[in-house]
Amino acid sequence: MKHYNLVIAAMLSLTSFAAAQPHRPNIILIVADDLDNRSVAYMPNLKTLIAEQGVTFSNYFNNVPLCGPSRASILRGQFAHNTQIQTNQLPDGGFEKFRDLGHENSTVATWLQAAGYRTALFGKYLNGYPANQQQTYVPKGWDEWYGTMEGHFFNYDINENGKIVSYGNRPEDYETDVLARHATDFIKRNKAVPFFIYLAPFAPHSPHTPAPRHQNAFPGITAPRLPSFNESNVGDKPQWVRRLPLLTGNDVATIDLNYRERLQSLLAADDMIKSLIDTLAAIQELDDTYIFFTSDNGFHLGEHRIANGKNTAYDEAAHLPLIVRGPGVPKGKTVEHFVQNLDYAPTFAEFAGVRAPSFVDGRSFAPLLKDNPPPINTWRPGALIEHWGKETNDRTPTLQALRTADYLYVEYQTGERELYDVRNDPYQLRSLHASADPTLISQLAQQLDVLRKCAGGGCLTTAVEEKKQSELPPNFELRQNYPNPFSPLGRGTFSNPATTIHFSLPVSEHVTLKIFDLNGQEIKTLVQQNLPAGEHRVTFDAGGMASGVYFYRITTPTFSQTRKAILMQ
Ligand SMILES: [Ca+2]
Ligand SMILES: [Ca+2]
Repeated sequence: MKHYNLVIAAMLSLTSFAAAQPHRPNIILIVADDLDNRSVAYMPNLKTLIAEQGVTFSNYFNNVPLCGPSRASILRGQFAHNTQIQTNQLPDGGFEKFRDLGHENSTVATWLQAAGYRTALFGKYLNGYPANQQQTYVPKGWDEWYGTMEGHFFNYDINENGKIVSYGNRPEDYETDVLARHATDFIKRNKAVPFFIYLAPFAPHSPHTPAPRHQNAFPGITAPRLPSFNESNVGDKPQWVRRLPLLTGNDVATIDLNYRERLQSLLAADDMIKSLIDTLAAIQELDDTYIFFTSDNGFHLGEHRIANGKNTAYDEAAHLPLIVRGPGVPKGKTVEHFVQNLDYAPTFAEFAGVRAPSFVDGRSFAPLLKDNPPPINTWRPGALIEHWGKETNDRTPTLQALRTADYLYVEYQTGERELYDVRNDPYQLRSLHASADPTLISQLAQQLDVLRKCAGGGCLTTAVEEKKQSELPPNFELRQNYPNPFSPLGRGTFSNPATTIHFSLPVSEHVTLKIFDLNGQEIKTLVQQNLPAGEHRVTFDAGGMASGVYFYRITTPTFSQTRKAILMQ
């Protein structure tokens, strides 16, 4: 049967040149600015034209809840501890540092451009652009460039492919509408080739000026009074929160005004979504285009007494919208797998049929955009959140945090800790760090420690590595069709000395189970014998093995499978 399929494939390639190249869809990534997760509920086109036509990710977290670092991670597919873009300004971040480190030589734009995509950026690039560079500077990788230079909704300049164009204060100069016109124009001109659009409007960032047509929208609306709004007891929290006074009546009035204007300013972005969809439909490209809608960071509006801002590990700043439609994406579905902003670049590389560079820390989530995604316990076990408290106006100390489906665990440079049981305390009101089981804290701390130092393949802390054959040493083999040989594995993390591997055999077979290091060097043989069908549990002493990434390979006469996991010592 297999042989027969090969013959057919060979015949097809002779009769159709198109079959020789994998089909490559268009990709549009929309990155709103400072958009919190809850406000997307006020975008009707986003709901009907993207969410109801596609997938909503309920566990999407950015790595650094701040504009510049977040955008750098999107472009490079790396955590901020590897891009070294930690803040918005020199010396710790910003456009100039990104450029000076040579990061622009290899971004998702350069990879896709080299693969034959037409690439275009509209709107905000990186904080500080163009700095001391010529105003007409266009980074590598972009066929068309409409980079905005200031954060304004009226009276601003755009570098339009090397020409500075000034926009005034007429209604038609409204920034989001201008970007929408340029983007739809680009789409109409590029039907013949696959394209990649990075579309980054400034809304709903401060000063969140609405388009004139929306300035009366949402009359009387007020910011949500969540249980964490103006949190009354912050005795569980670190000193930087304890220092925040309770919000005054004036503070709350300002929050409500800001909230209304933010929602108003989003309506033009919502109109932009409709114009993109209409344009794609008119040229018959809608069914061949992935549209990703997200934000660079979230925003506090009074939660935990923070009247406005980001830069925290709390869900208001780190938990973001991610909504996707496109070819083969199931309609109206919610996906709970954890995804982070460093995962876009490898995903888009997969769509384009190119291999992401080895420096990439992220993981393609293309498998999550299909009808039968991999089991959730085989995916990224949680999100790494990082923040560098280096900018002068920053109240939040440097922190690293691990956010899983069960916990938010935060470590501050001050030595302070936070731990929230997010299933029972979704508003993060009662930090349990002082009373929790020390074993739990130790496990979370160990996982966090691996993630904050990880790079490249070492960041893939899941037990199952489907589709990662390219990363394995040459003598390794992955197969996907064997039923659950290694069950949970503690979500990909082992702890010494009670290191246990579970697997099940559908039939009695001779089994070899070995551990290898990252370079493919054999460390131990755990099993080499005939085993009956059924569940098996192998416990071994990991003493003498250093913390880090290992491969476990199980081999029988009929199959072989390799999985990656992290050992914590
Ligand atoms: Ca932002
Ligand atoms: Ca509290």
